[in-house]
Amino acid sequence: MNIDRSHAACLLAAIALVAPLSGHANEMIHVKLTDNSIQLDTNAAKAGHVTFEVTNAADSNTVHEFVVLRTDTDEARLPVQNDQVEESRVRKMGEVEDLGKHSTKRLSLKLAPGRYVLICNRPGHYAMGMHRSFVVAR
Ligand SMILES: [Cu+2]
Repeated sequence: MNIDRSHAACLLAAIALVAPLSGHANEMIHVKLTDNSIQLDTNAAKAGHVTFEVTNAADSNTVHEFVVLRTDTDEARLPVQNDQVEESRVRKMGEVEDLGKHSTKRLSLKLAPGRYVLICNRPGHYAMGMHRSFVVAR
């Protein structure tokens, strides 16, 4: 096969365009909510568009929710008042509310590198253990 110079240069330009974007692919994180925990298939993602696919997999009929907070605070030490994390005192990136039993909802966010905590903020649920740390890398 004989590729002329201009064609080769064109190919290289195309590869150069695609390569930096590939590190910012739309990542899918699978999230399972149980009655007292948040389970993730991975606790890290690359910066860019991150989609959380959140399923209420609890045994009980309890409604849960899923909130993404950006904070350097330890996942177990967020400010709590009246059985709920004070969302106004941390940076909230997004949430899905009212997840009934076996229902699934998606939340797509553009996330910068940093430390995040994922919680369910129904009253009392954070204290029961519904929190996980999550890291977004460059
Ligand atoms: Cu909950």
